[in-house]
Amino acid sequence: MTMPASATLSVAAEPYPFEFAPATCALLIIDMQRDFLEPGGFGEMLGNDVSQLRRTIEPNRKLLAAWRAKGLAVLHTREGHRPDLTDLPPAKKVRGRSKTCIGDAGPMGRILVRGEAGHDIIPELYPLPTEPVIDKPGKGAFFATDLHAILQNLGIKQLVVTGVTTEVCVNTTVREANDRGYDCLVPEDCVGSYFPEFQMMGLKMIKAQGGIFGWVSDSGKIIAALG
Ligand code: TIU
Repeated sequence: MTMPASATLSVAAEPYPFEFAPATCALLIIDMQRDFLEPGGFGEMLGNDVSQLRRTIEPNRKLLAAWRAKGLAVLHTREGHRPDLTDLPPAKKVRGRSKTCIGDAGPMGRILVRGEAGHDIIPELYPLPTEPVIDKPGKGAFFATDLHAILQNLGIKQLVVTGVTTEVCVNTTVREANDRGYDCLVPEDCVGSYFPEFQMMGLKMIKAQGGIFGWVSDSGKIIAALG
């Protein structure tokens, strides 16, 4: 059922309740890609514990279902590069001194290259044909993408930001969104980090100082507010 455009809802959140009009609030799901989340993928190959990210799948699935059921805007992002790697900064390619890096053959195709299996979104959260997918070469979803233009064209003013990883692409995107005038609500059960201490601090950094970058809540409270 589509929400009336005028409805304003309130979600219990920190540092104080998040008030939003559903018609102008989008769900932005960051980089829920197979290479970051699946056993045998790039993330696990680098020695990361993917279970720390996989716990976000079910809460995201429920929130996405609730959001879709209300007919509200959903957008997805994927981190990755052109097959010819012309949009891959050399500094990003060599960072980490890993034997296998972006563009090389990995467990699910070339690592973080558009069109490869590992680059795509996990089946549990797969985008509908009507949901824009933003392919981004950086950590922030606004850098070198048409995300801001799309949100403006849709009349979006506020974002519920979920996905991985909390301290890297989610935090960078929330900061970029903040500087572009969007309010951001981050449900903590829908964002994940390979590192528990970064999960905690990444969320604290958003909600500190009166919500310097936004609000933190959880998916159950958002779903309850949607009714
Ligand atoms: N999507 C995203 O966060 N990309 C990363 O590379 N994250 C890491 O934590 N490495």
